[in-house]
Amino acid sequence: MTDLELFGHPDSGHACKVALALSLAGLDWRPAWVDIWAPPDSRPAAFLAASSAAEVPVLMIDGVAHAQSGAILIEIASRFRTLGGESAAGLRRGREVVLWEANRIGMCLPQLKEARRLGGAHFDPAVIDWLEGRFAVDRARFDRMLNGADFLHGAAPGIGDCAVWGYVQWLTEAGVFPSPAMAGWIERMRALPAARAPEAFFPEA
Ligand SMILES: N[C@@H](CCC(=O)N[C@@H](CS)C(=O)NCC(=O)O)C(=O)O
Repeated sequence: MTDLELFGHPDSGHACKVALALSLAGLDWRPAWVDIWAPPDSRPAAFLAASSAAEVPVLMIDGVAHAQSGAILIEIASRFRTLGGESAAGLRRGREVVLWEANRIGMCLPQLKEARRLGGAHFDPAVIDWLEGRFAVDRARFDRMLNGADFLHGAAPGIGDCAVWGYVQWLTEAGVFPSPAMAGWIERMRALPAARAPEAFFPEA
């Protein structure tokens, strides 16, 4: 059996994307909690050896480090033929949504969440306006991509849904609102038996 260990933290939507994918796929994996708020060089040596950027997530697959959440999702789908990876069309859809997420909605939401975190980074109001404007465009694009289906991959969730879930799970914390279609998708994602709160995915060691 493949050995799967995921370095992550509950405040990292990037790590949550991967945790959700592993759980939805029914794979046997274990979390390794890393304090992302601590100075990078104080993080566990095994993690620093695996992650040149000292960033989570890192998924160890049989001892080999895999970094960048989107790349990890594509690896999971392709290697285990799951969450879209069962077919060429499903994998194509997964790649499209994963890359869209990384460029668009996964760019503005983490910044908006950080801007509103107590003690978080200070952002110029003009930057917040720009990020909120981007989110409005991304939300409309999300609705078009969902196109009335239950999930971004159709009747069942795939790696694209996992990618978008990473930060859309925290719309309230980011101070923005979902469209009705996005709100319905959020409810369906939360109701998935494999879905967990971030702290349940990454319990503190
Ligand atoms: N593009 C990366 C982003 C990873 C990232 O920004 N990780 C953050 C947490 S969300 C982190 O580890 N921050 C700690 C640090 O940079 O010291 C991905 O998709 O995996």
